[in-house]
Amino acid sequence: MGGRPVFITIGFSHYCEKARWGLDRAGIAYEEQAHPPLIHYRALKGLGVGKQVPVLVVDGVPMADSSAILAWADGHLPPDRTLYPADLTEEICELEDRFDEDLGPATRRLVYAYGFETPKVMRWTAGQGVAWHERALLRLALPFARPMFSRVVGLTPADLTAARATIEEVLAEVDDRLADGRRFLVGGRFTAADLTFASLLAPAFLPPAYGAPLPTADRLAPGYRDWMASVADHPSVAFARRLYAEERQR
Ligand SMILES: N[C@@H](CCC(=O)N[C@@H](CS)C(=O)NCC(=O)O)C(=O)O
Repeated sequence: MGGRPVFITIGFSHYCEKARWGLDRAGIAYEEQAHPPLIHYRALKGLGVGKQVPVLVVDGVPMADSSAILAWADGHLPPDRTLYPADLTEEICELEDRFDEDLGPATRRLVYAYGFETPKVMRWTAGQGVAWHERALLRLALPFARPMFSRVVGLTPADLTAARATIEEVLAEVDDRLADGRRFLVGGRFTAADLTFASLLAPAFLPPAYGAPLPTADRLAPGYRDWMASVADHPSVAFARRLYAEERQR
């Protein structure tokens, strides 16, 4: 028993970043084991937690889902620093669910769709922090992997149009919420709603403080850069940037 929790991830995944931010914020020491996407299935085999990361293994017991890990990490903080103040939990969790269910899958679709247009950059990004043999496997498998990613993530032209529309819708909602000048989404303090929004939107602005290495914008496909430029003027994007600059300590 004891020992540091093991944090199983796809390093660059924004859901993994959400959980990582929570762990870092709570000052929890952990050992991250990063894997390339799809190759991560092998690391989850036998754990009984399904096929998705992040997964945190604490004292041999695996815990799946970024929200569960975030809440677990948050339980280590005093009440004045919690991301889920008791009187605001309902509103926070409603927003967290909206971002988890709609924003996260939509930004991920664009990341993979454009990622396949720059396979070298995709290989670099997915290979950060992973074992050499998984990097070798990634190099072999990537040229044939798009159909499988398309099945798992949804990369048809219709999927991508829908993803852009969903992102615009969520950004407009958050713009509206921020229009009264508030500094945080709920209750005047930094909560899980803010953290979830900023991490799941991070692929749109590539924050320097992100907890895994990301490529710089100049290495991305032109379409990816155009998309980043097309959302950059939203107050909600500036807000997410600010949250990263002010709240994402490691
Ligand atoms: N609701 C889950 C979503 C996690 C998620 O979608 N993880 C992706 C990586 S970004 C994954 O593991 N995908 C593999 C698959 O679905 O087969 C959470 O919040 O943890």
